[in-house]
Amino acid sequence: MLASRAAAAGAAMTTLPAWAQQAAQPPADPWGKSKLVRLSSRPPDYETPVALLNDFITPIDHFYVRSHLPVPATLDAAAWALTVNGLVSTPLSLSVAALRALPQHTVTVTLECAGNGRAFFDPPVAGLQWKKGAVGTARWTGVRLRDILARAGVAPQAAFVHMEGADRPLGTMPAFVRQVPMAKALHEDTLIALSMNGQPIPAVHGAPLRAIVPGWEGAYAIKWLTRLTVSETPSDSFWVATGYKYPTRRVSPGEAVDARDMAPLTGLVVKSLITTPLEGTALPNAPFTVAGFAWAGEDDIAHVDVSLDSGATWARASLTGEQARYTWRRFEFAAPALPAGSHLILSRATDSRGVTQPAVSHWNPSGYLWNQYDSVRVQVGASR
Ligand SMILES: Nc1nc2c(c(=O)[nH]1)N[C@H]1C(S)=C(S)[C@@H](COP(=O)(O)O)O[C@H]1N2
Ligand SMILES: [Mo]
Repeated sequence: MLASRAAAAGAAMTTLPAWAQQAAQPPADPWGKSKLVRLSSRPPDYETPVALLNDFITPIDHFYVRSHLPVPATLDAAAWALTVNGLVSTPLSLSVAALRALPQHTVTVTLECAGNGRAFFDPPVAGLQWKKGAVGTARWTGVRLRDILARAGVAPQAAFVHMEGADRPLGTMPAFVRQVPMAKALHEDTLIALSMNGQPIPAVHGAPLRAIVPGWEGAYAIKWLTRLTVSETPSDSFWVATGYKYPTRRVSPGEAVDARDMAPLTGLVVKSLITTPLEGTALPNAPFTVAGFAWAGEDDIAHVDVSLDSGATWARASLTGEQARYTWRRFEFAAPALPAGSHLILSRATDSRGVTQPAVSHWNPSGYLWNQYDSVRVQVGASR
């Protein structure tokens, strides 16, 4: 039924003249993301293939894109205003120029969508079916949120900062609002960023300004930031009141969970990603390197173990390269030649609190925080 309907639609398409088919298509690559896997074009959602995640700093053209709503039609930095209101003594309207004139700070952050890995949950959950590539690391430069709040003068009873993007609702979807509790808002590393990897933030990544809430799941990093509202009470926005929640108790796969048993997501959890060898690689029967990245939100990576035999035995990888507070850490393991045949290689990270990735990720209704051992299957050829 579905297949025949698709075939009928395909047949109808081919009867259109070429110019009309072109006009009906959105531009192929409006955001410079042609190397990524497109999950949706409006709103734009792009996943990074693991093969393009080999650098400590992810180049912008390799950086994943996650948007619930289309990119705002007008993103004029010269006309932009960041409104700061709510429980403040001096409400503010800050231009991009005014923000650039304030002291600038740079924080290097691994940003990961809470839904990264959703495609691997069993039973499946609704939502974009991200595999491994809704993650990347960038250097973000901008103004400390606490410097802006100090200028506005925050009332003592303030408990949250609600943050709103300029992207406007699609159909019945509400505007994108998230909130940070005051302690995280006042943390010296929480930024209103104006640049990404040393250049003005590109349109699809939130131009001209976005929030950066280091170590927390990606949805806190509000793009096209237009309003900060200081409040004593939590936001009643859908994205705060209902979205981005995770069970406070272990639930069984497929179980419906009562809203009272759900709490807001905050920090990312310990996780690792093997970037070499790639899934399905044919390896010669010779020594090779297993490498990748491991991260743990606000926590550091203590160690990463690698298994070459489907998890029967493990060996410690070395941690190399740049080390920064909120970023992934490179791991490398010198593997001996493996016998001819198929092999499942695993990686398993442990964070500075002693928490290790689970062998099987905890199922939850929205499919968040998938973080089980990473695995790649390789094929070793017979030596000649
Ligand atoms: N205004 C706005 N900000 C947003 C979103 C959005 O839909 N609208 N998506 C969020 C989500 S879910 C993630 S994971 C990150 C992704 O940032 P990126 O597209 O720069 O990778 O942006 C966050 N900020
Ligand atoms: Mo996300």
